[in-house]
Amino acid sequence: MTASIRCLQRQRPRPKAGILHFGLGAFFRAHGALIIEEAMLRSGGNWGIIGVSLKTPNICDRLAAQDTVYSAVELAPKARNLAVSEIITETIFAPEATDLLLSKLVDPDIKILSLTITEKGYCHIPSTGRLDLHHPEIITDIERIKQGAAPRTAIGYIVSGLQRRKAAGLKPFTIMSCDNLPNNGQVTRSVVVELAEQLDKGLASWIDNTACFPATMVDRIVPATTEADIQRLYDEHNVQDKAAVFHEPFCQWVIEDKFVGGARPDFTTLSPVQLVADVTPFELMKIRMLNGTHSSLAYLGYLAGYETISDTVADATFKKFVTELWQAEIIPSLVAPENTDLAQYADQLLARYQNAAIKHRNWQIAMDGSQKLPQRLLNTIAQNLQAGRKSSRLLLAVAAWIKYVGGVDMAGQPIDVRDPIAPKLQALSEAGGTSSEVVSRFLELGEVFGSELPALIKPELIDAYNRLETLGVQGAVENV
Ligand code: CS2
Repeated sequence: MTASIRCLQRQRPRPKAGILHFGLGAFFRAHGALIIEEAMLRSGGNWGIIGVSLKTPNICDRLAAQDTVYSAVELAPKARNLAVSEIITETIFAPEATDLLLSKLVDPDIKILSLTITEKGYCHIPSTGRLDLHHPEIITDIERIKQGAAPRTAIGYIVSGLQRRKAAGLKPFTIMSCDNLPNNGQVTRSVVVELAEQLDKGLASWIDNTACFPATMVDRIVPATTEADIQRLYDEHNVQDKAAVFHEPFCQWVIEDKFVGGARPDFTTLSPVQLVADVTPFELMKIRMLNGTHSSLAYLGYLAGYETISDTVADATFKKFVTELWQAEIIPSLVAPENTDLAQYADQLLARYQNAAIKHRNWQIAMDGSQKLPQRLLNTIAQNLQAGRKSSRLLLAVAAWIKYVGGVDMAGQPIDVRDPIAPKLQALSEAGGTSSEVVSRFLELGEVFGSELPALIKPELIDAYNRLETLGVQGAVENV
């Protein structure tokens, strides 16, 4: 045990920080953080990462208690690989250290501000990608920044930080979104500039003209760490680590090479990273093929009684469903990125989903569907409509989402629905009525479905919802 605890001590000097990262969830610790560390170990530079948490102190406390060193455990189907990361230099729980955080934002050594704050962290309207000016936290942040107080959202902190940098005559930092949003660079630029416009038009145009918002496509399957994972690491490897992350072997990061003053870690020799001029084909491929099928399997699989993605695709009906979904409905909507074969990409995804060492819960993926549906499923459906292609499987997945967010499963058991608009969704469902009435009410959610799609998909979506009700999930998936 002593030997394992020793492996969580720093072996190298603490790096100097050049990156401020918002969102210390398992995904970032098992993806961006590890890649940046590898780049720095190979090529040098001051790219230590200050980790910021906005909502809960838990991960900050856990990391701080172990000198911000943590284990990253790779779970292949038949092997485990343990690594230790020392790249995080300190953690900041924003609500309790606002002055410290604001001082870091104005530190000229901080060149990059990166984000894994999940879709809802952008406070945007999912169907349009614009800042939601009616969002209660945005309304509060505008007032707070006007009064010189610290904001509360990541977007508010970015604007406050840039405001202070401009006032101090400094360059802006690069703002790099690492969330699964389409055009994540552009969405981040929009919400930041639109928030700045509410405060000072000069600031907004300075940001727009001088800051960089590279788009990125990020990919690695990293389920949220559970207490059971932590216990198992201790029992089987004698490592006591309350901030450990558990991830699959696969890793990919496609980055638009646009950084303020070109300042970034040297990613050029790292195999998971591709620096490109246009991330769009990569991000469309990933969001539609991976995240789109993840969400489809999560809603349908959960309702069919399966716990994880690997359990779901172990059922031959679901395996066939997802394979056909790729072939017939998603791949035809895409332009393959350079040197990529989409059929092979689909085969690789299936193998990743089948990795039973990764316990990725359907319930976790099902979270925040109102924020995920447009880019994962609805845009693909819209494109198929334009091309005269059917989207029967995608529509069945949307119907399963409607059923899921109603909060009661097929056996009448309650579902713990997590979504920023969960109460609204539940109310839409509880108003009851025929399939047609339920579906019609959901289609009025403009922030999810937009304005044009509802009329175009209504009859088929009602039919899909009906089939879920009458055939059951298994039957509907089998007969799609
Ligand atoms: C998942 C993603 O939870 C989810 O919504 O679809 O976290 C997915 O595992 C990653 O994007 C994979 O790169």
